[in-house]
Amino acid sequence: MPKQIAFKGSIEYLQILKENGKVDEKLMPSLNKNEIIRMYELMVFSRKFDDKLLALQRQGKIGTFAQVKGQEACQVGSCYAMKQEDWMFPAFREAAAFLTRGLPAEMIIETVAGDERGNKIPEDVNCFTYSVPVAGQILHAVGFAWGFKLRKERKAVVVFFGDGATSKGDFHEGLNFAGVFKIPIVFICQNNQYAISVPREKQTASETIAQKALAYGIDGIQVDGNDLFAVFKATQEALKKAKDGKGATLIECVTYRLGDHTTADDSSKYRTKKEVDEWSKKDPIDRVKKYLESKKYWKREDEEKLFKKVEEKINDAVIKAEKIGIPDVEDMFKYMYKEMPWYLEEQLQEVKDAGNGSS
Ligand SMILES: Cc1ncc(C[n+]2csc(CCOP(=O)(O)OP(=O)(O)O)c2C)c(N)n1
Repeated sequence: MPKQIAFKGSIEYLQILKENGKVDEKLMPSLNKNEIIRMYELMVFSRKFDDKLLALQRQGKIGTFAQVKGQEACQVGSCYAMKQEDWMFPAFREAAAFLTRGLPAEMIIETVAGDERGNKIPEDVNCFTYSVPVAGQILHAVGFAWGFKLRKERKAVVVFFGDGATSKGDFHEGLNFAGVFKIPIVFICQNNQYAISVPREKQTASETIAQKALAYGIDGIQVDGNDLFAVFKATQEALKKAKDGKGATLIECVTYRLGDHTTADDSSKYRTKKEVDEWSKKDPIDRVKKYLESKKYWKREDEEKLFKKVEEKINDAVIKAEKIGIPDVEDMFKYMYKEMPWYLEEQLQEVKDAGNGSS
């Protein structure tokens, strides 16, 4: 019999809030009624904001964008567990994460309308900008978190990516580096079952994405990504561990993208209505609502009031975004580097000479 090398080889699965709104009280994180209501409001806001962006895109007012729909618990639950001083690194589907971190909604509209001013994240919001190149943000996030460690600051980073991103070298390089140097970072993979039309089974032969953590010597956990409380708890514990100098965690949130990949996609070409209907029954927002109602924390009047407030806030954000006016052409050149390199200076000058510069 060949010699066996033993290693730690199991992955915990966490679910607290079931589809019927019942919770496993023993596993509940410590969250008070107001905190849970606040998270519910953020999820509802995010869903309605998604709907509004879709309408604006269909009217030709904004460009292509990626809906969050179905993944609200992954983003609200994890970002709610973060402290203000922590940093969030998004992929391109993280509007709910941004909103939870406090980014004004109008800035998201500006960004998807192609206005760089939407990417000028306010100083106290502590988020990087959207990353459209798949997985690139993982390396930025690891480097950033390494900085916290070198400076001995008690802060951590949360980085989001999809199941598709786990096939990129950046993912493996990032996890490896984080493991070796015990970086204070939480990797959140929103496994929404597809990378555009590529299903999860074609992405990896691993049974779970969470188990990939083991190869890099970091902790991995799989959570029900449509369960707000499980995502919150797993992230809160991972952040504490990161800040206590105990290294990184990979959290796989098992979820489902209820909408198309982006507004340029038609998901009916590669998945069935039956599948979407099945996942709709696991909707993360309905679950929290059922929980709140069962605890008598939430009534129909509260829901009506919330919907009205959300609609007003979204309409207000649209008005603010529309009022911002035409951007300065320099904005296209300004933000990539602290000091503009000579070739960008030259290009900017060309634009100005052609009479297109507004400054
Ligand atoms: C480096 C790179 N390669 C390809 C693309 C095109 N592309 C955009 S999104 C996407 C799939 C991403 O899937 P996943 O990481 O699972 O995230 P999801 O869209 O499901 O949130 C691809 C291949 C890209 N944006 N960047």
